[in-house]
Amino acid sequence: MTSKATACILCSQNCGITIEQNESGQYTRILGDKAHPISEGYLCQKATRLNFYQDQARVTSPMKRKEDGSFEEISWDQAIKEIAEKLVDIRDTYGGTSIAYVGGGGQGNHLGGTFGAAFRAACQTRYIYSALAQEKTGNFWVNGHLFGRQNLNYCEAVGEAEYVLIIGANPVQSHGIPKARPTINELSRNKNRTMVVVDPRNTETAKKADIFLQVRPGKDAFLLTALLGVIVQEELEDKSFLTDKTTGFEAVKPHFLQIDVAQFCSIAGVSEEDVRKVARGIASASTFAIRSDLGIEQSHNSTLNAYLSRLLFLITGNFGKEGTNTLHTNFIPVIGHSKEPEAGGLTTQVTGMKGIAKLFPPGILPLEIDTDHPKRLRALVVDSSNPVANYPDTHAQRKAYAKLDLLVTIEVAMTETAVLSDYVLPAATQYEKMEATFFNLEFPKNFFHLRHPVSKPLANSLDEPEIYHRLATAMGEVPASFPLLAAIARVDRKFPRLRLFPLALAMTLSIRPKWKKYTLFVLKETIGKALPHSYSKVASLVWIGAHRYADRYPEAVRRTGLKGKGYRLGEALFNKILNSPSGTLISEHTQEEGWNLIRHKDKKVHLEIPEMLDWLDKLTEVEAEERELYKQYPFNLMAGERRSYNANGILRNPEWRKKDRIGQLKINPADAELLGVATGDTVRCSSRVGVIQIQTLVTDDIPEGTLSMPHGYGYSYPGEANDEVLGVLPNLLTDLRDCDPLAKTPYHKNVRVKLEKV
Ligand SMILES: Nc1nc2c(c(=O)[nH]1)N[C@H]1C(S)=C(S)[C@@H](COP(=O)(O)OP(=O)(O)OC[C@H]3O[C@@H](n4cnc5c(=O)[nH]c(N)nc54)[C@H](O)[C@@H]3O)O[C@H]1N2
Ligand SMILES: Nc1nc2c(c(=O)[nH]1)N[C@H]1C(S)=C(S)[C@@H](COP(=O)(O)OP(=O)(O)OC[C@H]3O[C@@H](n4cnc5c(=O)[nH]c(N)nc54)[C@H](O)[C@@H]3O)O[C@H]1N2
Ligand code: SF4
Ligand SMILES: [Mo]
Repeated sequence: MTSKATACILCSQNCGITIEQNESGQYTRILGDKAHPISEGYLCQKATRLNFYQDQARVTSPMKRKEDGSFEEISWDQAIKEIAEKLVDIRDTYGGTSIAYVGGGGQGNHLGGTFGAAFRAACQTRYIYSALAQEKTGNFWVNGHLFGRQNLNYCEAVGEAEYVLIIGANPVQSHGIPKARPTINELSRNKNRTMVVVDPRNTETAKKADIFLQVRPGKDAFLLTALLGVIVQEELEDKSFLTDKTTGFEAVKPHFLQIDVAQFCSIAGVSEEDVRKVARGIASASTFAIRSDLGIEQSHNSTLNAYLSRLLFLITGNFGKEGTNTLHTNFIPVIGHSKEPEAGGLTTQVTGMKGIAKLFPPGILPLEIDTDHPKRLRALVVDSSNPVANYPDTHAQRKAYAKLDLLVTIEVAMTETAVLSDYVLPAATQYEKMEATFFNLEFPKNFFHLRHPVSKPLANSLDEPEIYHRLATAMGEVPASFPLLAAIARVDRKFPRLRLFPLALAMTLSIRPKWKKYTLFVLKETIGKALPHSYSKVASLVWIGAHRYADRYPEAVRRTGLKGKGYRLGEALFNKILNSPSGTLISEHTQEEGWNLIRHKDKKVHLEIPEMLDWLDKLTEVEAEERELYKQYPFNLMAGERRSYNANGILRNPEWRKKDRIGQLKINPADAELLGVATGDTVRCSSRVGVIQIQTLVTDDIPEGTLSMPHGYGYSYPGEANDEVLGVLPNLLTDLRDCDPLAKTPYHKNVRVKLEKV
């Protein structure tokens, strides 16, 4: 028996775990890792089933799809050579803009996707489509205006604030905050703290709330505006904070002064009395924090919701201090900042969509591919993502991908996207290689967890950085190895004080400027190769990350107990991370340093965003139009609920679920009675683009006219009885047209459907 420290990869929290293995390598016991600096031993029920990830049906060899749709196993050499030739051909004929990169990391793996940047350089493309751009890009766009850069994200002090508003999130099931269940329980029990939950559904979290505002689906913008209306009209704003720390309040104020609070509450379906009470509660609390997620991101007015929810904590002065929402530093950033098109920012070739935070929204992929436009997308390279199943409108995604000249999928499993691909490349699982996520977003203390492998890699699988490097080499862009630099790196690891390697690297790159964009590959084969284990080559990324982080925030890094400055501090931080298998603290900031992160020159938050204020003024008009549009579809389906046993598409074997094996559709008793259905009956559910059949679960937790189904179900898995797929893919119902006008984030929580009994 052995026991190794690593992390759970089933949600962005990445709780520390220890995995016990028997002699044959099977995972026999999974426990919370008490040494992990954030989760401190906490686990939810999903983590103990991670053996279903490691032991799943795998892609075991590179595969090439034949004319008849079946696959043949081919060698790595053949796969790399053929894919590289095709990429070069497409790139040189149609330009790099005809190639896009999709995914690049899920809930547990961001090292591989980061190396993807060097691979994209070889393809000459800057198009990245990712799941993040179907949830958070509205937030990022608003952050860009408020704080000066789209990659300035904030964390939410749910564990500390006196008054907490949870809107469109169900942390008891979906987590999204450290140690969610004990954190929510404490908030709920503590008489000096208040928890308000805004959700159309009486969720596991709502049941613990002091005040539950059961909003109508998709009407949060009205509720948030009403809250802001009360605050502004009753002059409850924090005037000194607004003067000292922000600009633009005078321009924002009139839009809320004119709001008819009673009317907005009525559209939102909540009592005016409760809304007034909450507005006053927020304004008078010593500290207030908001936690929001998909419920307001994947629904109507998504980008506006992002703006309004931020105004709520900004206008009341609850920002940038302990117990509120605060900006955080990024050890290694997952996102960037995109300029607006007018300022030269990149747009897509067919629909002209702008990038936000350097990402493009999955919902436009079919439109960029399935067209006769000469500049259409012709090749996709997919990594750690299953767009056919998980991106909006499975039918449209599938149809579009058939039109591609090249589809390559890098995967551990034979997904719905892999089976359509020209080539499928087998990746090592996240427990077979060194991995990390960059979702560690805490402030003022931040941590990082570089995970060492638990199991030996499956024979014939490779890690993603290796795949990308081999492809770029075969494309004739960059050598496979750098012997001289590698030798210098070995000496540098022994005598880092001499700073030999950074000097040699700088010299090499000035002699060979073409290699600059492939620096990540160069580092992997030099400083990475000089590290103690063969698997730690990819830690070269963490090496450069640690140096940059220590350079930028030396004081904060030293507060964790590390000594030195400059290169020495960077080395100390890197060594600490490399030698902390359970993760480690990397920085300890002061609140004042948080304010320095703001990128506007005046270091103030700029409250006025004209596009958002225009949108706000048209809110009631648009609402009326929407009601008309969806008249024939009386039900609002929330397509993608987080439950006890779903974890995106990471666990495909349905055996992993201890309950809710098929992912039932929740329906209110009154609606069920009208339809004549009881729990366990099957209904036909149709939207504008698709029809599914699904089993019902009759429950009071869901209001009349509203339905809820989980995502993460409906994947094929070899060996299932009669090859029958258990559960249903929600994206069989979702419609590309139903999306936010600005960020193009899909309305997965507001899918309009009709129901019939089968
Ligand atoms: N168990 C489990 N946990 C997960 C995941 C998983 O697959 N399974 N996935 C992870 C990922 S990738 C993500 S992004 C997060 C998402 O985490 P969450 O966003 O917290 O999870 P959801 O259940 O999708 O939606 C949150 C809530 O929004 C509510 N909602 C629906 N429509 C509306 C609306 O119009 N207004 C409001 N106010 N609320 C609405 C739903 O009823 C639900 O309770 O979860 C992560 N955690
Ligand atoms: N209708 C509807 N659709 C949704 C949602 C919803 O609520 N409703 N939720 C959306 C959200 S928030 C998200 S985040 C997305 C997620 O959708 P995707 O971006 O598709 O991500 P996952 O489902 O997590 O799929 C991850 C894939 O990575 C593979 N994988 C696991 N480990 C590795 C590895 O080490 N290397 C490689 N190369 N592959 C690996 C897994 O087999 C899996 O197929 O789904 C979205 N889709
Ligand atoms: S799924 Fe549960 S155990 Fe795993 S990281 Fe998320 S909260 Fe932690
Ligand atoms: Mo997500």
